[in-house]
Amino acid sequence: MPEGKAANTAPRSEEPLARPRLDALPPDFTWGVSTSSFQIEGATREDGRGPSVWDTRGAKGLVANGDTGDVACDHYHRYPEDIALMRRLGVTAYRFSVAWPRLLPEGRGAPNAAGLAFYDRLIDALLAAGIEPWLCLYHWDMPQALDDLGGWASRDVVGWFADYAALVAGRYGDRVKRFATFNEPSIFTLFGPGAAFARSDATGPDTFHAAIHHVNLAHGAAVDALRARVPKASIGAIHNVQGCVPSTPADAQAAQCCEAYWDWAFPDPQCLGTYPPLLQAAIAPHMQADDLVRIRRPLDWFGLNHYGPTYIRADAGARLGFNFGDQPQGTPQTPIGWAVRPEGFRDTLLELTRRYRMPIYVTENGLGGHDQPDADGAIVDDARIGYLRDHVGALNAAVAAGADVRGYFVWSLLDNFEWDSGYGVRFGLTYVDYPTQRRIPKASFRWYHDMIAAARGRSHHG
Ligand code: IFM
Repeated sequence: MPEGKAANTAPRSEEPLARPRLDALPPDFTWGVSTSSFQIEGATREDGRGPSVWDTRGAKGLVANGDTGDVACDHYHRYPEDIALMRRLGVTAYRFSVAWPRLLPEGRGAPNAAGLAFYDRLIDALLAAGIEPWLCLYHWDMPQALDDLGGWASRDVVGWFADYAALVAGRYGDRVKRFATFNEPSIFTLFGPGAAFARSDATGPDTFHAAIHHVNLAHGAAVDALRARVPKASIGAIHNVQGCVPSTPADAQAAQCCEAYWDWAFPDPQCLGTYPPLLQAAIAPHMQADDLVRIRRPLDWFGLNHYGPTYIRADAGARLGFNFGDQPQGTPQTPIGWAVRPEGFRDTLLELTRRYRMPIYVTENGLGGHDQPDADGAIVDDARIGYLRDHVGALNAAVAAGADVRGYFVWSLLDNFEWDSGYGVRFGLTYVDYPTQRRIPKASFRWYHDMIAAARGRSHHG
């Protein structure tokens, strides 16, 4: 969500269109793309959907350029075209999220039949196209009605979320087997509008730690709800683990503290049954008997979203004592100023394998920019190709060194609503011309297609 300083990016190697090495990847490696409900669906007031916290934020003009998710990529109506794009790309897996307020406009209570039917159509069309649906329960669009009751800061949210998970499992579990509970809990609790951190001005910083703990409890409760209803479910949670790097040696402690929140506050209790030592005292007041057992439920895979390292500095004025810091001079950056370090991705994959001993799926990786069609109408996004190539190469190197990685999903299939940046930042393999909703595959789309085909050809021929 946070956007750094803009900078020019050059592809990291002299051959921007070259393919990475793929030789260490298993033959059944999964290649996919990811999206999320609020970022692409639009139709926010259609067919009985209730408002989410991000509708509220947009309506208050808090997103860049006054953008809202009202139309987004109009995926709610254009999903057949988007599935056709996935087919053309050659992916066999699609990670999407369900909009909680589309199924339960008030967040709880009576389900919305039209909302349920939308995901029936989507899932059926994916299966008909030979693409496996990977369903994420929560990608930040908390129903406003529940946020009004305290949202993640209220322990009641655990039951609300479990009921929502049970509804999803009961409705779609006959066709969907891959489930993620949450996408990037550290990001929406640290930065999101419905998060306790954002409220802490009014209610004191402790609501933030309450929210962390309640999200973890909601995760555990959702895993149980899914397992109870979906035979052969394959369940994971998706975490943003990037590495928090001190901007200067004096910032080492601040970076460590940031890392405890950003990288480990969710996966450690979910996978190891313990909070990072730096957080334990702050979480303790919210802990009840057996909470850690409720949180640590058996999982089948670890979802990793990774973009690049975050540079951190000490800031005594910040609520948690740290803030974004400067990147060292000369750090390679994406066009929106995010640091690029594929070796860090390789190291993270190895570290996660060591720490959690679970198969890993990279559920997001990609480059944000300000892509525009050239005079011929083509979108030549060599910087994105270079970024993807270097990261798939780093993934291959990680697997060669012992990391257990089973799949990779590019963020994102389409340009979409990029949270606080609105439509000004584009992450898609496909350009979306928002006024016409025309989809134009970028050069990176062709590149990813060819890479998947090469990976498959390699596995067919041993
Ligand atoms: O668009 C987001 C996504 O929703 C979560 N992970 C990071 C992406 C790029 O900022």
